[in-house]
Amino acid sequence: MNERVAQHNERIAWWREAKFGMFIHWGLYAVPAGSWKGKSYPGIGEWIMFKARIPIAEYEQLTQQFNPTEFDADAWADLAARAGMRYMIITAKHHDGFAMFDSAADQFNIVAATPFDRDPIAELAEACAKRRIRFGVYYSQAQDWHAPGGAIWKKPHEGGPDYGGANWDPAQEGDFDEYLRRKAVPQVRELLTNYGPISVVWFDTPLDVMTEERAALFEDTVRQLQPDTLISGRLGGKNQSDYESEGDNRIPDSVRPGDWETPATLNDTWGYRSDDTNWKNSDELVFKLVDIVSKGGNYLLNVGPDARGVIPEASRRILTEVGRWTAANGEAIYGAGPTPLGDELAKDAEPKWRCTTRPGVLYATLFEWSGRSVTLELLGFEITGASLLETGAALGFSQNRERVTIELPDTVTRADMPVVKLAYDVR
Ligand code: JFZ
Repeated sequence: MNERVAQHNERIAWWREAKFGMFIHWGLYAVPAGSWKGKSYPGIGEWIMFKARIPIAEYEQLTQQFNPTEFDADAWADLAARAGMRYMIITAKHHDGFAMFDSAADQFNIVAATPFDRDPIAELAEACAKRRIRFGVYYSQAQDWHAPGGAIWKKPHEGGPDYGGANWDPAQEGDFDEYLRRKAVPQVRELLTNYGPISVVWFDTPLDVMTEERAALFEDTVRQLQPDTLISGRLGGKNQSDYESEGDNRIPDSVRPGDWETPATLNDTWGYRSDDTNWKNSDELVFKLVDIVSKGGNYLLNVGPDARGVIPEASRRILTEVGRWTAANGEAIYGAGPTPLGDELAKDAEPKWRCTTRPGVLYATLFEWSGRSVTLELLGFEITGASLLETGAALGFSQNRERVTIELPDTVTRADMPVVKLAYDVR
């Protein structure tokens, strides 16, 4: 194994165990919350400045209304812990250019520009450290709609109008490399210097401007300051990241080799919008978590706190419900390997279940079955014992050839999404 691969394996070991993380999109866009001057702009809320073509000076006015006094880092970290999330990644700066931390490199930040005289990144880093939740930051390295020279999305966005790549404010004009030198790289340096261990820097939307050379500026900064920090998949350039990000909300159809993560929303937006109540329910989220782990990935699930600093009540409720499942069944998730089978992933597979593994053990999480027993196809595995993970109670089973039939106690219901733990010998 070469040095580079060995270092990568060491760096990413905790992340391979962790499986489930909290993503947080929080910034000035929580103030307009999806509409601008009485008009609602559909789609993801953190893009409001782009969608409504808000001039910089006007967007800056939002700082006066951003005073999230109800922000409570401990409460957020508690929620993540309760849900069973092992890491947290928050937007330190999104495409609007507004820094959610105390930055000497640029005054457009929460400490210098708002009445809120606190640094949420510092408070969250500390709250996470207390609970052994790994703390990381999202940083929009290429797009910056506020700084001169910052890149701007060129294509139509979410089916919106085609602006032909144009900016909407002359103040956005400038030199991209100058922007990197003056703002983006210094801010990433600040984040890796002032907040203790940063587990991940989650870069995003490299567009066509993140050449290998420019991406290397960020890679070098991260590696020099904190060699253990992971670089997420959207830095740009080439081969400079520690893991791949799937498309947003996208889950592959089969086991995907390598280190990868699905970033996903709880409703249909990342940044808070007051009118988005299209929440996924907790059963759906547990299924997605198990589905992703059974395919070898991590699940990075987003919350969008409002302008008061509050995570929406529905998000808290749903994540708390997910947490009841992870607390009882975490052994099937944390550090678990992908399915060694694969047939259960077929869309017409019946019953509906997902398989994760540890050495000598299969975990079958059941989502749909009928009757008091379930029959699973386990080609090549000789089952030597079966139990219900949550209680440890032994379960009766019988096996012929590739099929195993497991008796389920009548206390177990579909709502439990029970995990059957199967010890095996390889045939
Ligand atoms: C980006 C951001 O533009 C968005 O605001 C949010 O932060 C999200 C997590 O990331 O949007 C993307 C980026 C990449 C894909 C989809 C949405 N993709 O590769 O499918």
